[in-house]
Amino acid sequence: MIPVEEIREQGFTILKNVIPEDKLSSVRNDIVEAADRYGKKGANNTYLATTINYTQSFAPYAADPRIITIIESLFGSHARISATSTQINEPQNKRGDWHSDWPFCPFNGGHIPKPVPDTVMHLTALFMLVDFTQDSGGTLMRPGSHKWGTNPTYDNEYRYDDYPDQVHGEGSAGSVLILDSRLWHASAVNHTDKRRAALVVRYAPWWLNLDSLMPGSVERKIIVDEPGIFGAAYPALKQDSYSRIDNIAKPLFRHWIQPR
Ligand SMILES: O=C(O)CCC(=O)C(=O)O
Repeated sequence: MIPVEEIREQGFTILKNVIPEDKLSSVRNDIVEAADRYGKKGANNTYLATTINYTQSFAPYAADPRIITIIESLFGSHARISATSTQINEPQNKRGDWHSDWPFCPFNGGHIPKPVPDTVMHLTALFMLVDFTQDSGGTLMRPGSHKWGTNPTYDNEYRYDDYPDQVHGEGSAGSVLILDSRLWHASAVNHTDKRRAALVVRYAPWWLNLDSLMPGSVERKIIVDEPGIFGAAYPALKQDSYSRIDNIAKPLFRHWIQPR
């Protein structure tokens, strides 16, 4: 099956060698250093929102031709990047709950009500900065679950069960695991003594309203701030960060720049 069909059928695909071997360690170092310096460090993971504001060396790979083919096949023209965040799962992290990503997750402000339509509306791409294996905590997924119209978060439940159909997203460093954001997935335990580093890039069609993710927006005030609920926030790109992005990737970021 070609990658787009894999996403449609099983809810995910894995692309190999998106970040070339000779660039991998410098891209990884840039991202990990930025996360350690500017991110939030918890017992389980280190997290940095809008990583593109801190390092731009990964940008050409976020616009890899194979990824562009996928987003244009699923979303048509003018698809864009909705978020770039770094997630480093520390050794022996606590396993995460089964969820789908925004906007299919009621505990994250601004969700689509269930039953979730059978349409691909958002993609979550985990750029593997180290090898993803069962042992290192390659993302847990339930193939086909993107078509179920719901996920445990709609019932206000945090579920950590093992399921017979669950699989790990595995691949060598430089690969990218692309999920339909509706797919049930969970962070797995990193049983190794090395950090499981990933850059998470999310892709959206032009018609998906992203405003509730933007700090300070009216939609965010209405949907997240005033009710006082959790909502992932992805600050806009600074003008000088945008100017440093490789030209090939600029069209994917142009919609999310801070005003001058
Ligand atoms: O840590 C992982 O492998 C999965 C991260 C995750 O659940 C997410 O980005 O939504």
